Amino acid sequence: MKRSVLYAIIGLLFVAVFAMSVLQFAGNGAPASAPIANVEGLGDAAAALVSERGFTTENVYAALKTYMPSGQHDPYLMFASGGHSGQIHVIAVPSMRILRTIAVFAPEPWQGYGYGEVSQETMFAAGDVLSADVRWGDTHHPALSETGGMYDGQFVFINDKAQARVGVVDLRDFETKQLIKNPIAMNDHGGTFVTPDTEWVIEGGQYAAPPGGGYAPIADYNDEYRGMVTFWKFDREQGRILPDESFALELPPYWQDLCDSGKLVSDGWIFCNSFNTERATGGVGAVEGAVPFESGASQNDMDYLHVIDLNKAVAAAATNENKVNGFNYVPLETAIDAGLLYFIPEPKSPHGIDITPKGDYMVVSGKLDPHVTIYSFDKIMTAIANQDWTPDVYGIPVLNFDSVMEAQVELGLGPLHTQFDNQGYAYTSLYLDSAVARWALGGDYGHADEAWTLIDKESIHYNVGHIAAVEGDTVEPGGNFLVALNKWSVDRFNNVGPLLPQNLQLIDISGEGASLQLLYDMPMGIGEPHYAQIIKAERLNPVQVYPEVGWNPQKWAVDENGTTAGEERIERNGNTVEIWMTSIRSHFTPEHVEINQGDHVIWHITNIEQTIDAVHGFAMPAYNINLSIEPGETTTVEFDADKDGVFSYYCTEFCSALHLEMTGYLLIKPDGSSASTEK
Ligand code: K7E
Ligand code: CUA
Repeated sequence: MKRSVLYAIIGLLFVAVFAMSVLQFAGNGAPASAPIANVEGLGDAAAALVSERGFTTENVYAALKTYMPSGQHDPYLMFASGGHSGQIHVIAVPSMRILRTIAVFAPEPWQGYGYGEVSQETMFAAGDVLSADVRWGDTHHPALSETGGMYDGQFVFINDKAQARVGVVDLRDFETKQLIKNPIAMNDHGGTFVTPDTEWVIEGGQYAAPPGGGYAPIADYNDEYRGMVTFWKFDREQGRILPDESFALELPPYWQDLCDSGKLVSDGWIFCNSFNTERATGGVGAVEGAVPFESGASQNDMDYLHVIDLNKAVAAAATNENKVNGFNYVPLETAIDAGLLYFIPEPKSPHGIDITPKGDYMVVSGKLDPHVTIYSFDKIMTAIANQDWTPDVYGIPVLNFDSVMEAQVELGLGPLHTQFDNQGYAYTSLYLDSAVARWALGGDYGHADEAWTLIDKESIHYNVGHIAAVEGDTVEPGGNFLVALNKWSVDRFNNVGPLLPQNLQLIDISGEGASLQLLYDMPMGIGEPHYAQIIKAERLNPVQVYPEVGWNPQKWAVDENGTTAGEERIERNGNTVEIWMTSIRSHFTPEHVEINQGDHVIWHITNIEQTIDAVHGFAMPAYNINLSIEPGETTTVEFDADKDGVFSYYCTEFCSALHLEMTGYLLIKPDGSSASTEK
């Protein structure tokens, strides 16, 4: 490109940005700094910078497209799984700034999550796994709640693959409100996904095992091991999953993988793919004399897409008497008799299943097949009506592949996951190619001339897993941006030792045709994101200060132990000492708490602030207590004072100029002496 043209483009871009910033300042009332009088001068200075750093036109465009001046907010928020960090990360798009982590399955000190708060301990207990006191999770698939197939900004759900658990996060305060353990399975993968009105949160299984836990020899795999899919009933009013109204379906011991919910025309149907329909049981070479999983589970040309009639499943569950661990577990025979479960052959160890925005096509990618395979929902319904099937070994009808397949598009090596935009394009990640493919949908998506063809391919760095487009799995995708969640970063960043960050790459998908452009690299050194969803920020409306002083975020109501200024007190009842404390810049009241070794302590703290961002922490050495108390919140910790000594408690948030003075003493007198707790 000619220099003069480059300068002209830079000049124009800066004029545009300058004009936008002037408008912004005008909107805010007062300019943050003096406006630049000479825009052309700015162009020269920028041009000098551009040539000094050797930027291409594309680099400049990318910088301008992603840069957010201080105080400007991004239009989109991405909720990314945190992999085996067990958390969710909230990232602003397109600036790719991390706004916060939402602690879900693992303790997180900044949020004081998992360090003594009674409501959180109760939540961990409810999600407990075989009394193992598990304090981590492997989060894969966040699912934003939907209304009418669109994200509504109210909740986000996420699974823990390692332990088959589901977490429920309330987006009024971005806090986890429920952890729930699957009573049937030890691990999961095909979750979480929601139905278009979030009546059901779907959790599909992964590695088959004896249902409900317990032992069965691997030799009995075909008879004793089972897969599953669980339908968790969600109560929007309460903001909780209702286990008593939920159920699971028994499935053959194929390894169910990802699921997606039908929408619009396919509303009421659920799709889960699977691999290892070979039912390989592993065992490595000379040692165990068998075929290892990676080849054993890859022998068949076809695995099975599970097609589930949700309404029939709900009806079957309503009359089902079979329970496992007290949980409604619909047997396979019941499912077959009720005609609620069908299989569709899908090529070669599939991974992703994604439903098109209108709900009319099901897109599957076989990891070992260079195509995406597209099925027509209409054709699936016709095949079911015509009984166009043959039963598999468990008696489940397998629909005729040729009758239901709509198209196959050759994209490249290792296709995994697919997303959609507002231009009738689909995007598929290519793990082995390290690329994202854009291809044109057929049917009613406005690409009659190029239906089901590859349009563009953008290289990424490296080994992309999931991709997330703006509202890319709703009935009305937003387009504009797509993020590739790459597993390997190799050479992209400074060397920080042998454990490298993952790499999230932002791609501009706003243009037509072969116009994909990589904009930005964001290293993620806090856990491997698998899936992510991107929502328009305007759909979210969280509180910044809890509605009333003394608020209990779990109950979303005023806590009975909420305390206002002047009500602080310490009461003793036998060996139990109860404290009602307040915090406000820059002191705790009371500042002295004297008790006896062996006392049981119940400590309520209310942050009586009503100012945005006026958070106080509460840290106590040796007792593993670390709280974050947001403005208006009341929190409770409970512990046995088994160690004597003098323990300074202090505020961990630098909340004011006198923050260091925000402290107090817990004095625990040794056994045998008596303390005065009346002050
Ligand atoms: Cu990593 Cu969805 Cu669990 Cu694919 S999954 S990458
Ligand atoms: Cu409160 Cu520092």
